[in-house]
Amino acid sequence: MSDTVKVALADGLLRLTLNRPDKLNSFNDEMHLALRAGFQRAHDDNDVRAVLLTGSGRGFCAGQDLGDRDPRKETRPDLGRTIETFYNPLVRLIRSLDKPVICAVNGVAAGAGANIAIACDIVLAARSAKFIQAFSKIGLVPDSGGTWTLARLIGEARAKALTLLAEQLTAETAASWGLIWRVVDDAELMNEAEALGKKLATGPTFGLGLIKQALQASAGNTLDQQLDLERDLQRRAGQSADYAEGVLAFLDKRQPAFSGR
Ligand code: LHQ
Repeated sequence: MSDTVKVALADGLLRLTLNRPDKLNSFNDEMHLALRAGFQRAHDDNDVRAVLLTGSGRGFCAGQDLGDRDPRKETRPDLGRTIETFYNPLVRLIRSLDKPVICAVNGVAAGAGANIAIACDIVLAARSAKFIQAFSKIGLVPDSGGTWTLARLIGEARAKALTLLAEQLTAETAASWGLIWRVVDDAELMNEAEALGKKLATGPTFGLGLIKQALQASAGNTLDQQLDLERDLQRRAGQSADYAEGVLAFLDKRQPAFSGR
């Protein structure tokens, strides 16, 4: 098993920690495969009810490992192949997972690292963290869904300036623009992320997955289509064990004990 991603499951929360700190957790093929395996496990394992993604050391992720991309060794590379093989499947795995994914951005998130962070469902960032759409510095286009996510979350004007200029965005500004959920003092980041993870991992997982599905579908739907989708998803949610438990707990004036089903 690769040590490029540390994997730990406890109390329903699967922790995935990018672990190439000397390279600011930039992606080589091995780390890609290890992270993909982690998210695949989240899909397949019923004991996983939420995921927490973070980085070890002082950075979250600096995107692709450029040490592997020396143009003196590789002329006219096919980067589309790298995207198709690694980044696109990863983003699809995160978005299609019917369980919540928290990202704790513990330090700089650059290039694909920034866009993988904002592909997650709830993003917390350490106050010292920075987001950098570094792609244009090396003549590339934002990938990992960044052109879609940024335009939707912060609007085209900010998305264009951010990606064309490749200026660093502070965590505070990212939060005030609605790119992420919340900024947390550095020393508190992992405590807050863990607390959030535990809360979600003991929640009504089936229903939470449906909420994620509904919100993601809204981008391509009219209001009418979305109303129909909400009806269909609510029908399914209403037949879940957790709905029955939630209502019973309310009536009994006690905390619910959700099973995730
Ligand atoms: C790195 C990296 C890195 C290797 C820091 N690679 N070593 C898709 C398809 C295929 C190919 C291309 O890319 C893509 C998608 C992308 O992600 S494109 C964007 C790629 N990423 C970047 O351009 C970011 C490059 N890194 C930086 O600009 C800086 O390192 C940032 C601003 C992230 C952090 O700066 P500092 O805090 O000053 O740290 P540092 O630069 O000193 O880095 C620390 C070490 O990490 C250093 O190694 P060293 O041995 O000198 O201590 C860096 O070489 C290494 N490192 N990023 N992407």
